[in-house]
Amino acid sequence: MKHEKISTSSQRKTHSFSTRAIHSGYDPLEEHGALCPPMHLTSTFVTDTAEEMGARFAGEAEGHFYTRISNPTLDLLERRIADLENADAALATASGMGAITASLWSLVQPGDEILVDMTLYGCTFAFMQHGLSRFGVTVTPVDMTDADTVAAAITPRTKLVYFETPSNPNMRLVDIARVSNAAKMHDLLVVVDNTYATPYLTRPIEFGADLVVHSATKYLGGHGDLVAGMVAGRQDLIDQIRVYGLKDMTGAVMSPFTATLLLRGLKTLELRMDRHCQSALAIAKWLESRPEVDAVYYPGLESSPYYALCKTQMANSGGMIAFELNGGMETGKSFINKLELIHCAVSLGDAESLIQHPASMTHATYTAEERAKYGISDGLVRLSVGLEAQNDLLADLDQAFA
Ligand code: 4LM
Repeated sequence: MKHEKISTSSQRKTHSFSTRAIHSGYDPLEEHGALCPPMHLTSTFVTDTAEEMGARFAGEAEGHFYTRISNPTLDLLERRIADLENADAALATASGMGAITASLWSLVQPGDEILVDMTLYGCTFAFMQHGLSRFGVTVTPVDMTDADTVAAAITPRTKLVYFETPSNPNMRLVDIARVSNAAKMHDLLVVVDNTYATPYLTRPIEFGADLVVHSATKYLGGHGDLVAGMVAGRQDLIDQIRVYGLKDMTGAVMSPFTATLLLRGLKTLELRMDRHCQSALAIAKWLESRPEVDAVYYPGLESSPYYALCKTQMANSGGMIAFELNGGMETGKSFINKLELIHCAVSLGDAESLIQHPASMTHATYTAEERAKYGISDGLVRLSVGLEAQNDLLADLDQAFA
């Protein structure tokens, strides 16, 4: 039977998200009919001649030569993520921090200023405040939920704008289109950490962002069995991050084995996200009705200041909830200790529901003063709603309150 390969670009036009998450960029008939893509578990690649290898190094001939730069399994994953993010290209890295550091080391230089949102994942905050700033880059936190504040903070030295939406841990949403518009007036790059939303819920590039970074450890992998990162965006930026930030600065390359697990995880991303979102909304509503709870931060609640933006920027409201118990930090910790099904653990986006206390865990890289200034309260508890049955999760929360 004659087989016609469907190109990634034509798939993009005709196929829906879940179809592309399963098929994009892979033709089994080109790989002995193997339904699942082969894993190219190799560090280096062989050529016939020294001239050919030299040409690959010089970028004059196509072809892989060393897995720190490229590998066919990583290449498939990169093309698939680029397709899902509606980006020109993508790059796989060893972790989310690998994606963030490889990108920023490539894009900034001493003397530059970057604007970052006032709430970031703890290690991203540490990299910016204690890492980049040691090398002559000024890092200025601003409240990016207000695009006018971003516009007002731009100076002639500003090079780049960086934020998460929803933000870790307090679920603030940043209006990607409005902030990108403000940034574009001054030719700034816009980098968005899309870990919480995933490309199923939000594609920042469609709203004007230049680059998207991911902790693929989370929803993209989805099973808590890998650590990985991705960057997606314009071809020239991805090339620059690959040959400089990844190859020379961080060396934080993804293993082909991890890429294989990620390709598997992506096949169920849409299904899993639908379930995460459905359960998270039900739990957020339930928490809001509880007398023990002072505040619930979830953009799918009508009480959320981000409810309207969530409707236009996200396909659904996500699987993460933050909330404050009356009684603050100690009550929060004893509540976590009483849970039986929901595990106390950092990370998120897994099948298992996970709960943690940002002030003493994921955001302990902030000082108490910084947490107070940037809106991460000591009483905040963060719940990653898993794929278990909703009634079992509600029963566990209920018994912990009791
Ligand atoms: C956590 N987060 O929150 P790697 N960007 C975002 C993140 O949440 C994370 C990273 C990047 C958590 C880890 C312990 C929005 C991580 C960093 O951990 O390097 O893959 O991603 O619980």
